[in-house]
Order: sequence, then structure tokens, then C-alpha cells
Amino acid sequence: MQELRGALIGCGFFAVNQMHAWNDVEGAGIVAICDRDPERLAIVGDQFGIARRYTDAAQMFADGGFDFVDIATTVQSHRALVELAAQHKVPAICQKPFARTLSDAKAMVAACRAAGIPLMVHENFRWQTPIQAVRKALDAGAIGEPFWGRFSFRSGYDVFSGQPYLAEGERFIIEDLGIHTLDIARYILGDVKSLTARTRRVNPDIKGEDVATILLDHEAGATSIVDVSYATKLGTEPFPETLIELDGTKGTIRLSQGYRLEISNAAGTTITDVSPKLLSWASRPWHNIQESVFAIQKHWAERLRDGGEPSTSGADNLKTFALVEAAYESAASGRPVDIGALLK
Ligand code: NAD
Ligand code: 89V
Repeated sequence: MQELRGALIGCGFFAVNQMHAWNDVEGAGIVAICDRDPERLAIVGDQFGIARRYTDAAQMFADGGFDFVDIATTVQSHRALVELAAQHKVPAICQKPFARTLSDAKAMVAACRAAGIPLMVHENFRWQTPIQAVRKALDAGAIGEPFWGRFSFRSGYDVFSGQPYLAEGERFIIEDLGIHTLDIARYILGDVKSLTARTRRVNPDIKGEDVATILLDHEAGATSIVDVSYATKLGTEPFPETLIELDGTKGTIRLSQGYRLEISNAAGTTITDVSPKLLSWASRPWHNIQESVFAIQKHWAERLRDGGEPSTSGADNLKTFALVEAAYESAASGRPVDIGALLK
């Protein structure tokens, strides 16, 4: 198998997972890294034995010698770096949140389309083992036609210690975490026609909202609720599990805490343990997310080889990103927001 050579930009908190996962993806590897912070560049370069190191992404693209770029920086730099990749006709992966605004995200998709390069958003949550198990059960017709759903992420985990920037933005939970939950809702129940949202900030030490409740009208007819909170102190901390409830015409699915999948229908009730694997480099409780990082990167390598569109392509992610924008708009106005109008 021909080796796919990658370059990674942004050697921060989360990129370490991506570097480990690239080591595990057969036939792919990182040959160059870039970070504007020399200290982070040295730490990741030494840890993963990468000799080609850059503090300037433009210089790295000018030198070339890689088949794709993995952009693992925070959102402020995403548009410029994706456009740089398009300029050099290098296929690109971009971390979530895809962009600062929906209009930036549309411009990034257009730039990659014009350059003829694949673009994937690193929207990894739908690749988690338990989420895949729910999707598989639905596809197998286990509960018939789903008409109602709930996608819930409620936690009191201190995300700010690893990612201090999360406490500083005007926007927090919908943009950072809800974006994953909204993507899961789309992945499971299909695209969304309109939504209504309510938000609040409970933690006085952060700037943005840390609680959101969002009501979605799906195009296929189902109604769902996406509820996310980092202000919920439970007896057993569920971070980072997304819990799912689905009611269908022939049964129900419940994905509950502890990676327990319960499916009930005319044949009875089955309970399955859908725990993620603990990869050799992973650590609890992050192993669920870490395994999905490996899964999405493997998917990218497969799509690069066969020329197919990645599941979370830039074009697909516009539909998730529109939900984020709509949720903030609805929370501010108190009114429902039409998603089709945002995507025009
Ligand atoms: P971080 O701040 O720890 O790391 C970002 C790194 O990028 C820093 O080292 C910074 O110096 C570097 N950087 C920024 N702009 C640059 C530029 N123009 N050129 C070169 N280097 C640049 O951030 P993080 O916590 O690692 O988050 C990175 C991204 O990953 C964010 O968008 C975040 O939302 C996302 N994230 C995703 C998941 C997931 O499960 N998908 C989990 C955590 C974080
Ligand atoms: O996935 C993420 O983007 C992370 C976390 C799970 C902590 O919200 O920021």
C-alpha cells in the first residue's frame, strides 16, 4: 500500500491524539509538523520523532512533500489555513469548529471545490463506537421509523483545565460541544428544517453559555431534543458520553451511561455493552473520543485512496454548522430559525 504522507498544523492539546492515531492508520503517516509556538513544536516533534518542523505554515506548503494536511489549530486560523491548502492543491482535514462564521465556512468549501481538493471536517463524534452501534441498529430496522429522539450530553467535567480558551469566548457550549451533539442528531435522524434554542450560563467564571436546550424539526418528520450542559454535577460523571433516546414505530433504543445499549421491539429487549476500545495510547475517560479520532482518520485515508466523499466533508459540515449558527440566533431572538434559509 502506498504511504500517504501528511503534514499537521497546530501541535496543541488535542493534536497529540491525532498524532498517535496517525501512527495507527495503516499506510499513512505524518512527515512534517507546524506550530507557531516553538515550544509546542519541539514537544510534539520530539515525542513523535518528526524531523521536518515549521513555525510558518506558508513555508511548509512552499516546501511541499506531503499528500494531505491535517489542520489541528483553534478556529481563528482555520479559514486562512484551508485556503492555503487550496492554493497549493493539498487535500485538507480541518478541526471543528470548521470556521468562525457560516459565511467563512461556505467560502472554505468553495475554495476547496474550485481547487479540486477533498476537504473533511474532523467531526469525530459520529465515529464513536456507541454512536455507530445506534446507527447500525436503526439501519437494520430494529425500531422501524424513528419519530422522536433525544441527544444528551450533561456533565460537570472540568474541560477548562486542558482547554483554557474555552472559558474565554463569547460562545462556549454550542460552538464547542453542542456542534458534535447536533452533528450526531443529523447523523441519526437526518437533516434539520428548523430549530428553537434556549441557553444560559451557570458557571460565573466563564464568558459563554454552558447550558443549551435545542428543539429540532428533522426533514424526515422526526422531532428531537439536543441538550448539553457543563453545569451538571452527577453522582457518576459521564464525560464524554453522549446519551441517546429514540422512539420508533416498532420499538425504542436507549444508549445510557456506561455505554449500555438497550433495544426493545416485538422480539423483546436486548442489552449490549457498546464500550469503546481502550487504544494503547488512550486514557480514560477520553478513550471514547480517542478511538473516534483513529476511526475518522482511517476513514480519511480510505476516501483519499478511493476518491469517495468523506462522511463529514466540508459540504456536509455546513449543514451541522448552520445548526450552531441557528441555535445562537434562536436563543437571542426567542424564535425558531429556518435552516434552509441559512444554507442558501
Ligand atoms: P490548543 O490551543 O491547545 O492548540 C492549538 C495549537 O495551534 C497551539 O499550539 C497554537 O500555537 C497552534 N496554532 C494556532 N494557530 C496557528 C497557526 N496559524 N499556525 C501554526 N500553529 C498555530 O488547542 P486544542 O485544544 O488542541 O484545540 C485545537 C482544535 O481542536 C480546536 O478547534 C478544538 O475545538 C478542537 N478539538 C477537537 C476535539 C474533538 O474531539 N474533535 C477535542 C478537543 C479539541
Ligand atoms: O470535543 C471537543 O471539542 C472538546 C470537548 C469534548 C472537551 O468539548 O472540546
